[in-house]
Amino acid sequence: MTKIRKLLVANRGEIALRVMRTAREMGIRTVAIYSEADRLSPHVRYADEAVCVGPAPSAESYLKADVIIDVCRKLNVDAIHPGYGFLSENAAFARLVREAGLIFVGPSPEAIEIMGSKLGAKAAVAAYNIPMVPGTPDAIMDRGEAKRTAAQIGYPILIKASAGGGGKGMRIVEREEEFDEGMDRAVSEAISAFGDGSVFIEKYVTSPRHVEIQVLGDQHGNIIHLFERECSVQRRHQKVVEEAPSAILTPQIRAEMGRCAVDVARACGYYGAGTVEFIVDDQLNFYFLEMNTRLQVEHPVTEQITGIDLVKQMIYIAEGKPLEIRQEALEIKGHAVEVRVYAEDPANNFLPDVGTLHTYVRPQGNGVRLDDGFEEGMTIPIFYDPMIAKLITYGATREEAIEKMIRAIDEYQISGVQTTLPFCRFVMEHEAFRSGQFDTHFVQRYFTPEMLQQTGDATETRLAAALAAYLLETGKPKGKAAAGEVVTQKSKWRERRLG
Ligand code: MV4
Repeated sequence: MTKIRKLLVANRGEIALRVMRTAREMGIRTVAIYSEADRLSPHVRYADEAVCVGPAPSAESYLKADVIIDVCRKLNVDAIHPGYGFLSENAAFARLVREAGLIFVGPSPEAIEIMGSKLGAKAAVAAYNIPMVPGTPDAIMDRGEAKRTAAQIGYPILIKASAGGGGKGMRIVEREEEFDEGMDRAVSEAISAFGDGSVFIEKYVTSPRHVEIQVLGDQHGNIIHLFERECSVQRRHQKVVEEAPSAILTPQIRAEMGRCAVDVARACGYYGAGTVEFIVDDQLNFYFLEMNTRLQVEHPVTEQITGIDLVKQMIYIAEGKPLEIRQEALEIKGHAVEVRVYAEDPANNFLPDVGTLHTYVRPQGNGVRLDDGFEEGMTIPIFYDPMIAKLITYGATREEAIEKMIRAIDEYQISGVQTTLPFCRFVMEHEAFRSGQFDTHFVQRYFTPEMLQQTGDATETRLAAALAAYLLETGKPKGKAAAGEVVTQKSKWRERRLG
């Protein structure tokens, strides 16, 4: 047991703040690192100490492992929390941290390594009874043999890069005639993207849902799961909406998936917070795909329905404490939905629209959680992911959480950049989302930019939004309305559908 007294957060934006808030609650001093582009960021001001680690590009700042470890030595830091992205799933970094005598708030380098390879993950779980999509268990060495396997499992098949993840390095092959071309492309893509041309094949599940299970393991071999998150609403492998629990799982399937996820974690001696990713077909069969060895962007929905602070648990685990939460004591309470608010223009193919947040008014109230890393007047840098915030709502039921989300989206005032908020509202209102009958093709199947009913050109829309925000903030009813006069506010997007 090593008490962490000072924690460096090797990240930026909302997740750096999220981690530091919990650290502060635990009486742990915090150190921020930042790039020259993030000098004025809230995460820098929030920390007890902050150190600039380099210029704006990530490779020259947030990814500088040696510089970050040097900062730890100079400031007497005990532990590093990597957040997500950047160095969070870098086994070599986790190893360097350990060798420097520091605590990595996350899994062992060995677990990161095993799960960083999809084939490594499959091999590791082979000793357990984990359902997997039919396919080849090893990297393809012999094309003739692979073709015979493909014919056996039946087309369409999917060629996947072992080193890939999050949809990178995947290729659908519809019939045997396309096999060779698919292989060639998949291999060369894998080599250029990951420096590793290992690929394998799987039966292509055509309309899956993406359901993942949150796990927590301690350094004494105890592992629990904290139920699922449904992440099927995504666009080009970028998640847009996440929720917990999933609208389709039965208690029985949930328990089975949970057991499998715990076994996957056990298979690699996992400790820390991790996520086991499954796809679920239309018959509710589930298949293990991969494991993410980090705290995920969408972790707040799990925190809302379980009441557990995942970062706090990660820190206890890193200190060597045994888990105090029993699986039997865990239950799902209520329903949580998260939408990711990006500085992207949904009316223009989701092109990043970085710029200055001229207006930035946050939604508030019962059941609303906003994890963000920006303030009014700040400029969103072009160097990093353009996510502005995660908006999370929590209610007793799924319907209540969705209603709250629509209300919160309508309260959220952002001008200066286009955001995905109108698109998120579109999802919340959609019948397929409402009914829970959707899969990973939701966006492709149902969304066209015209549905946002944005009239006029972008400038006009932007001006209108800025004006609306200005009026809300300044003049408006007070003083202008005579006694007894009724003042009505127009909905920002469009009238609510009734009933
Ligand atoms: C699949 C699949 C269908 N069949 N594997 C995409 C991300 C990566 N983690 C795995 N992915 C998929 N693997 C088989 N055998 C469909 C997907 C997939 C997907 C999975 C989860 C969430 C969104 C997705 C979007 C497209 C495809």
